[in-house]
Amino acid sequence: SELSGVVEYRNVTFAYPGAESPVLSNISFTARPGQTIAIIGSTGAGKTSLLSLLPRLYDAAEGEVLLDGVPVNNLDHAEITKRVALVPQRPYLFSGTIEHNLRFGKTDATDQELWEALRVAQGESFVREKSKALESRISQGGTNVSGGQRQRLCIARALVTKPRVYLFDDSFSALDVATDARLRAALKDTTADATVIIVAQRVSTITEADQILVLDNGRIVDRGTHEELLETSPTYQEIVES
Ligand code: DUT
Ligand code: MG
Repeated sequence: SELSGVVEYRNVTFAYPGAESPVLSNISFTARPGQTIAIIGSTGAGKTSLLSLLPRLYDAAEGEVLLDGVPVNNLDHAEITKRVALVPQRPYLFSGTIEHNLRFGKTDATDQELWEALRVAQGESFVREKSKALESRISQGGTNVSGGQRQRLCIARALVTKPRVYLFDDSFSALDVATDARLRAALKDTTADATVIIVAQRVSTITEADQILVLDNGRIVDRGTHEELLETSPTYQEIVES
């Protein structure tokens, strides 16, 4: 059956193991296929923590995170990663070739699929410019690629798995504004039927989102489109002006 990729957080409260107070309180939202939901908020607001609950890097103690109506706590890692790709805030590369790094989540991807993912992620030209292209080696820790190249390779890695749900954690911050814009335009086509949840620092990255959640101190304090929030949300206005 076709997996649709509906994400729902229902009254989710979460504290890190051993911590006294929660970093997320009473989080509720739904993200549907075809939608882009953006999460914005100051550093430490809980954006990364929020994303981490869907792929079960942590489990919420209260409330539920549902994937296509099923609590993720009832799904195993393989079932979740088949549908959900997380591009982490600190993208990591393995020592090995670019090809190994791109095939990590889907070992049977064709070369054509790898190049298509690189094209969308704006990584095609720098990989082509390397003398060994896909067979070029990434050194330990990925120190022989720049921060922006690393981000683009990790975005391409997520694209290769063709997930139903994309989680981008501040994935565009190391890119210059022009590359960011090109990448998001290409992503828009490729992810048109998918569910996209995107954490951003730059407001320009998310102005077109269907809904923006403004996170402050672990709570969703405001939600709406860019235009709506400009009128209704002092917290959002502060972020825009900062
Ligand atoms: N926190 C922990 N343990 C962790 C990770 C984070 O206690 O393993 C705390 C730090 C912070 C809160 O949780 O007070 C929220 O952190 P998170 O990383 O979710 O915040 P963010 O919104 O993603 O911040 P940034 O914009 O800096 O990425
Ligand atoms: Mg974060």
